[in-house]
Amino acid sequence: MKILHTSDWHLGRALHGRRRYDEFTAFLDWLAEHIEQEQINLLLIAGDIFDTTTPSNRAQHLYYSFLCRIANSTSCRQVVVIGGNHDSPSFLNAPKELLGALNVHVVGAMNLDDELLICRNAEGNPEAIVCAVPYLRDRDIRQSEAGESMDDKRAKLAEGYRAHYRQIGERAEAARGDLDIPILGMGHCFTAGGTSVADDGVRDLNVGSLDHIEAAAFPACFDYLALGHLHVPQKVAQSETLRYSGSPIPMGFGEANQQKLVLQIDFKGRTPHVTEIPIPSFQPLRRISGGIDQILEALKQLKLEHSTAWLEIEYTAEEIIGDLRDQIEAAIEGTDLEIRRIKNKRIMDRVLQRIDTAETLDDLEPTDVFARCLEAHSIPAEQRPQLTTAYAEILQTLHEADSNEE
Ligand SMILES: [Mn+2]
Repeated sequence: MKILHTSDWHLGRALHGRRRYDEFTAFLDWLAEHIEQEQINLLLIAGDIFDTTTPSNRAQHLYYSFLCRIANSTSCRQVVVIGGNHDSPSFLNAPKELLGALNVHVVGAMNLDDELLICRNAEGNPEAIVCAVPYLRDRDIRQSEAGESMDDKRAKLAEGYRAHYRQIGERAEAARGDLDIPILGMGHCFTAGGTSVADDGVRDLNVGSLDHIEAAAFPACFDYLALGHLHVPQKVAQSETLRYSGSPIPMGFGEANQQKLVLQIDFKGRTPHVTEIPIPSFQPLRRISGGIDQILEALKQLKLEHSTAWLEIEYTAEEIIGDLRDQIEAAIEGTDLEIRRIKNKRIMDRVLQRIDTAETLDDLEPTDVFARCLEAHSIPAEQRPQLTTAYAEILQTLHEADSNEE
């Protein structure tokens, strides 16, 4: 049996205002072709299908037309989709019955009955069991009580995760009985020790390890665990079979040089063999950093290579250059290079000292703004970690409320 694991498509996401539908289209075409060529039987999509809870019509069109194409595939008998923290559970679930008719199983929100799925082969015999656990929201798994400390909350949340995975694992084992078929887990969460890079689009909601899940929380009966949420492909606790596939396209310039991939798992009985399948780069991203001479030299080089890259340029020198943007724009005139963002570190530093107001809120992350508030109000250093954690928790609550409008 051949399985493909992917996640974090973030359909509809833009990069500093630039729409990326061409890349999403190219990726989905490539994926559909790979599924056909390799005769994949089961496709697992581990959350964050869409970038927002109210995806554009165009993003929806990409999703549904891809699913239709796979439903017509000769090999792929089943697709399983779980909700991520960016997805609206109710939006994903709305076409559940319709998609079910195309053998697309959707689990937008926590529901034990829905999460257990038995996949069948062409003869109708069970060939795998999937535990499709979506992103678990705090209130799904934790009873809050007045006067709890952050540590209490964390402990309860972790226990909630463990308990849920234990339950679904027990159900899967009962369903497997004596059959020699694999149990596949799914999840969308941040596991302890995981790696994310700055500007990779993983929302910074996990300050204070609010929902870092220990690898031991996942049941031992999982023959493979397909995770989503982290955008850098990685193994959990060095395990070959506990994996993040990562996002298929770089979500920000922080990921510009990362090889993106999907994971292919070939099962012989219950023994998996995992292969990393590299995804071609559909739109090069380049980050250039330095003084004006270095920047212009790098641009000249890209011009010679006929590069079509999108650029993030960071000016780091001391000297203030008033026409920085003009110089850069002149340097790329007549090329297919595109500037997505120019960061002027010199000006940023001055803003930090509240001298200049050229910066807009758009240049800042919510956590940066909060850090500056702490600074501006001269909050003592020892109080800052606790306030920052509380602030992160409020942000998370807001994002969850955001993704839960019914
Ligand atoms: Mn994501």
